[in-house]
Amino acid sequence: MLRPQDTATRERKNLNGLWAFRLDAEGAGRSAGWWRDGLPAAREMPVPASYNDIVPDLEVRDHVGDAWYQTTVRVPKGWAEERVVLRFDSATHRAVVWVNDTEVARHEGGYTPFEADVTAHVTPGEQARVTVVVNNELTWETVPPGRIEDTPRGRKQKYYHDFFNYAGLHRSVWLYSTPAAHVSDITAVTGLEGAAGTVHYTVASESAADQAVRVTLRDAEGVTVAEGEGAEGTLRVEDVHRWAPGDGYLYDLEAALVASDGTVVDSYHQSVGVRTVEVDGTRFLINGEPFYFTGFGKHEDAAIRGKAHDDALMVHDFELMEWLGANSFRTSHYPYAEEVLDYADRHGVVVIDETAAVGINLGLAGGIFDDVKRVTFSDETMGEPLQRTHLQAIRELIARDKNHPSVVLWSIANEPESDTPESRKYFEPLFAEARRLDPTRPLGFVNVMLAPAGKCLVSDLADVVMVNRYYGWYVNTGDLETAEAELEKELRAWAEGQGKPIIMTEYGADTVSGLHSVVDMPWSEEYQDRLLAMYHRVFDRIDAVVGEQIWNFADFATSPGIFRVDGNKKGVFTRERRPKGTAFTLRRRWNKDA
Ligand code: BDP
Repeated sequence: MLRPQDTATRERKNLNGLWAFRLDAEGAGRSAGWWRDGLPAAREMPVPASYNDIVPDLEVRDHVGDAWYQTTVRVPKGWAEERVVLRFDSATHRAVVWVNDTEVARHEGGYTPFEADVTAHVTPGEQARVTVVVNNELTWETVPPGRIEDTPRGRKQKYYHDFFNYAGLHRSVWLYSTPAAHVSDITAVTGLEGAAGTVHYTVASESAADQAVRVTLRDAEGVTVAEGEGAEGTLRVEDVHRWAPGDGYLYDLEAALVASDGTVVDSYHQSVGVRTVEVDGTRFLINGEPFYFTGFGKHEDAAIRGKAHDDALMVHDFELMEWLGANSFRTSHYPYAEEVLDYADRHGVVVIDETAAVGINLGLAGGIFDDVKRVTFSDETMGEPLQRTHLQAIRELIARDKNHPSVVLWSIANEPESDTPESRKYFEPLFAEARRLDPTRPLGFVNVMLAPAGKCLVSDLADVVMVNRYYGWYVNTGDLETAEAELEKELRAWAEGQGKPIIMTEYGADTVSGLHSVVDMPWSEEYQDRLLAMYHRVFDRIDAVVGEQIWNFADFATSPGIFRVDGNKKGVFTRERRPKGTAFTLRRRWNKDA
């Protein structure tokens, strides 16, 4: 799915700002038709933002159900001959959209974009009313899953993942124009042949028979290095400048739709990083060279704005990661804003790209986040309806992110149940579909501690073993010596059993900034530091370990509970991005110049 762009033939209008907003726990707006008029009794709400922490009221923070947003936009009068599209970069977790009185879009899933051709519903030069109802309910059929309980205080949302269920319009909203005939999708797959690079392109378009596709590949200086004709083909670049970790070199692939008289009808610019990714035995290769992941599992999370995308926060986080010498991160536990992947592309940061399938595990999470023990995969809990939503989430992730050179590995779920025959049955079709959609990238999922080497029945479907382990924290608490022995034993079992590269996608310890101890005391800054150092010693002893991503980059908000103190504190930075002591140790490990 192409991002909106300003080009010679296209224009964008950003709809961010203050929108009229109103919660609707009873669902009254859908029957009363609130889209037909101004929202009754509305307050103002920023877009993008999670609405939860904007208002100092638990009713807002813990709201379950519909939330209405409304704004008006004047459609540029210069768009008279154009196709007009309304695009939401995300709406968490689902939305219905109206333009004036007409429903134009519905979308399920809180972290991927959707759009509607609204040409027939707007008049260039005039105002249009845009109304969106965003719903945040999580059920057995949603990704991520959850369950709603009736309590004396009203409906309460339960969920099985460890981050706060922020909701609202978290990313930009756009009105944009394209010509009626237009480029609708581009897929670029790159290869290397010695010093040369190849770019296989496929351009989809909605166009007339006498219009043809023409592609031009330019280097970073704007010099044309290859050209092609037709909707599909392979371009060759001699002496290619490769995209590589730390070197985010991008070419510009312009796809133009050209009429028989030579007029350019539509033009779209797709960034392309020429690189290869493959798994060879226990090695993870980028451009044929072994790559070792250093970095973090992150969250889109900050005070006040919740999960909203924010350029200042994004650039700051990337600068902090660079200061540490981190070369990668995982988009735990959902697809991040496209701005983040674009930045990673430009700066040579390596990304493990994850769906929002987190908490598919009632063995683990059921005991922590719920009071009732249930079976994970069953007709009453997580069954075929969830699997269908999950498949769609995989499709939308790959459709959105397939052209990012920074994305080197797909993660289709975090810590699902994976040690039962039911889990294997659930995951087989998901792996098959992801492979069909993208045969070019390695594929995996993140394994949970409850399904260790020898017990996991899903890992053999993956190209890479990704594991989250908490030796020294949830088990062997405060005992780093036993933790070290157990960690090493398990990693060796993975290495021997699977013969695949292993990435430790989570390890860490909750740490209260400012709490100090001379002995191994969980929650202290020194314990975090010593626990991480212990993991690093073990990783350095096992060749098959090709990556270390600490949990977490920064402290983050969770649902309230007796095992969280104002959120999860496993950050190497606080939520305000101040370093804990271990940041300086990491900087010495990862940033060889520091
Ligand atoms: C893992 C989850 C992650 C949690 C982390 C923790 O993948 O989302 O935040 O543990 O407990 O189970 O800190």
